[in-house]
Amino acid sequence: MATITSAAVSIPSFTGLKSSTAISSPKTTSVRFTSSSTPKLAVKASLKDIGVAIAATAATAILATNALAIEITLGGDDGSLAFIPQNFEVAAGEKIVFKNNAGFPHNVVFDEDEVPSGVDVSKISMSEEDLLNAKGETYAVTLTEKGTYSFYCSPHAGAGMTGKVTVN
Ligand SMILES: [Cu+2]
Repeated sequence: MATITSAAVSIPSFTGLKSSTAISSPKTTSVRFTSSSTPKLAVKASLKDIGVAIAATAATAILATNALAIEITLGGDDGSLAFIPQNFEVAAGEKIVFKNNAGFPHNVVFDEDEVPSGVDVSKISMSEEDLLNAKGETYAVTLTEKGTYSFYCSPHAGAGMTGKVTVN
């Protein structure tokens, strides 16, 4: 238990790493919970320890989620139609909370041509028709793939309401 770092264990559970990614990366050293990839005896011997590690990681992940969050304001107090800040960086797995402020309705749609390859924008975007209509409403998303993502507000993209986030 003490030899398993929380970072190694939290990667699959906290970031929601896609199963396809895990399967296709033979160099992954994090703990696997699939019995097929591990000798039966080893699974039996370490199951108790892994269970404890999962419980401990779940508590850590909740705390980390609360601590690691960035808030982006939708619409400036001066009436500007903008994401504030317009360009920002987050750590992979950090929660991004878009908060409606002024000049709404707004929404947050990721540009399918400007996200890291393999990212499904439909899983991280609001739909084009879905709008935040009241002050204080929020839309939260967590990005796990590193790279640069562009997004826009569909009602105001023409007015320049676009933004960019880099996930490190
Ligand atoms: Cu907008």
